[in-house]
Amino acid sequence: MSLDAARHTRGESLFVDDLPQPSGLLHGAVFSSPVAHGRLLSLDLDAAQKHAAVRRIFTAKDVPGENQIGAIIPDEPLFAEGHVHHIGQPLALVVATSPEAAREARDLIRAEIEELEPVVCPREAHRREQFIVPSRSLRLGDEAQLAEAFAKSATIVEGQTSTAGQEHLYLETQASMAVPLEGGRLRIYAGTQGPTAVQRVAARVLALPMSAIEVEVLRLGGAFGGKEDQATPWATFAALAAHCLEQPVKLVLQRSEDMLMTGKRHPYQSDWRLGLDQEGKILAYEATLFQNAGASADLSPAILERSLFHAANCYKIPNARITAHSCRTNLTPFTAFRGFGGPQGMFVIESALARAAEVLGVTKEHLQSINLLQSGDVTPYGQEMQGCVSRRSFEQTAQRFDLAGARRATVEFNAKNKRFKRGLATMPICFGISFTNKMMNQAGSLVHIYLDGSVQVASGAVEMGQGVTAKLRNIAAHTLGCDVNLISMAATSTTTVANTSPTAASAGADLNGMAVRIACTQLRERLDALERGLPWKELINHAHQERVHLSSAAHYATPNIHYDKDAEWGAPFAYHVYGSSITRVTVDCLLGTYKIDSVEIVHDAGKSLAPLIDRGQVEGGLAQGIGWLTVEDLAYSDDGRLLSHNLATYKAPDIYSAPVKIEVEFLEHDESPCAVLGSKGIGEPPLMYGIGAFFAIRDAARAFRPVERSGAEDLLCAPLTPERLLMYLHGNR
Ligand code: LUZ
Ligand code: MOS
Repeated sequence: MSLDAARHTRGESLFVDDLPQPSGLLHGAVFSSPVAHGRLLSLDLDAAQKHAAVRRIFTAKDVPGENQIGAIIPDEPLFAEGHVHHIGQPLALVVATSPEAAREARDLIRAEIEELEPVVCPREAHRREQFIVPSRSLRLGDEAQLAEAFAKSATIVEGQTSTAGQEHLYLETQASMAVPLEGGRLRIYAGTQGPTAVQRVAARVLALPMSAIEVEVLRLGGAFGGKEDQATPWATFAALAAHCLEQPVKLVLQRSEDMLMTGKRHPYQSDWRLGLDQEGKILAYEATLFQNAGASADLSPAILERSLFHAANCYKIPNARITAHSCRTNLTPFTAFRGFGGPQGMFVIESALARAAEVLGVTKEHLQSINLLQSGDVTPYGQEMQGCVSRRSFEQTAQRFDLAGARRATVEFNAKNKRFKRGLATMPICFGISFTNKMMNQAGSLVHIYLDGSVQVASGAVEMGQGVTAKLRNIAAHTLGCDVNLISMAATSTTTVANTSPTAASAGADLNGMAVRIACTQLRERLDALERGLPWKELINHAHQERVHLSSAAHYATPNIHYDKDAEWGAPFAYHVYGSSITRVTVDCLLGTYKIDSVEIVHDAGKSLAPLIDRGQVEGGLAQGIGWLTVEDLAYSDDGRLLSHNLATYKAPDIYSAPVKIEVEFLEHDESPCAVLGSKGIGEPPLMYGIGAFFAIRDAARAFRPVERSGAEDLLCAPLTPERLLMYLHGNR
């Protein structure tokens, strides 16, 4: 049986828009607010309604159930009513006989909106006390201890940083198709990471029981978090129209629609202060994060929490106070993106350490290395680190890739060259694995062995190119003791496995893999109770003769995780993933351009379920992280308009922004006791190696022009695009 990769490269894989078209298929297009903030006075649908191909136009008043899609907080209508809160907020759904006609008619709609002043900056929203949820603070040590630690500090550095958002740029845009079944039931083919979320919201909007709605996902053409929560409205639009018109309806966004109407990685701003002793050991850290949440909650509260949990990265910080504000602005709600707020939190402490190293006249790698966490240390959220291999991965990277030699070579090169400067940065990472919402850490599976010995595995995991189905097949074959080619994966469906969490949080293989492992173990035990020694097919045949149940369903819930939000203290993560990288760059200081010469990584993947897939995740995550911090420049106008809403104005990372050389080594590891078969989650952590590219470029730039001469802040704003770098190198002269 061919693997997904083989089907992809032959163009045989089916995505939503490739599914066979049911007869009578209609197509949707969404009309959205042209104004970032205002009072909706009227919608003129007349001209659109007269379009010959239009079957119906839906607005808020056509919703049979609740006009509400908010996942964490019910603050987001499916169709705006009364007010509009961001450009791209859906106001009407046009359904017509072709996608072109639906868009033509959509463009005839006019909205009369009384404009109100929009807020786009999170600090401004903070001043106005526009918050999504109450602000949160983590503390290690009390107020007096923090003040004392700062008082004792030999060096204190402080400053501000910002990181921009990031467009997901999944190859497959948001897409769904809803097909009415008999008796008012619906089947939705959704391009979502969270089939259950789609099922639940569609049921709420249509006033149907969840049991009347089946959501099926074969695979996604990429997601990166952009389809964790924000696939839901598009699937719900298709479901609403299909349900009301009793005809199948498909809704596929064009690239520019997708970029304009869907959320991205959260931009953050921050204030920070770091105190260190004589040797450079961290004594105290204070940071305030301003999350630009956009116009409604979406997943922002959970993302804020993960930013808090990663604000100390992999460093031991004895006294800390980290505060985070989720600021409501008039931009499209920002959403999950690989790392889920963690990278934004980590960038701040890395900025502080970079500044501290410059002030102390030592290398950043030195400061990093003397402050790494060890087992037994306690994080600002109260978790005692166990199996911590922060130091081991840092040291292995330094030895294996000759960090000291690389630093020497950089210094020598820079002493001899004026126009070209080299830079170097190490980037140790520590990422917590588990959904921070404890309830979500559960998964299910359903495994059938058929009479001919072939096996079908169903789970809640959604394949989006990350290779989770290949890992689940490996787990099933290993556990059942049969050939992996006998295992096929069923499309993910709410009918086979119910009440699932989205495939997210780097935990898709962990959680669903455990559920598959448990189901297969049950089957194996039933088989083991029969005669041994039979070849697989004969064994299955024999089991059937003996009336053995050859199907099994299982459920897994991560044990031992807990968190007390009132106390802001607990152990929210099943375990942590570690690793370390060395990034080398060359900057052309005349032009402001740069090349990432190499990234060398030692990554902790536990005992890999599929080493080639994990290597791909490390390389892909790295490239995506480099893109976020050096290339991708999300731009908004002051009145809340996304300026970079297509690929002419939004620079996507490509092969030229990728490192010339990437070396990935996996940390030799005792089996991780925490996840399935000794493995560890892999999806998100490698993205944060991309932070190393930012600081390597900064390192090179400082060799040309010391920060002290022009102000440090210039170089703590991401992305560090060639334009921004050029301004730093030659500005104010
Ligand atoms: N989604 C979520 C996530 O709902 N909770 C999380 O903690 C998380 N972490 C990473 C990525 N997605
Ligand atoms: Mo996510 S950022 O959907 O793991």
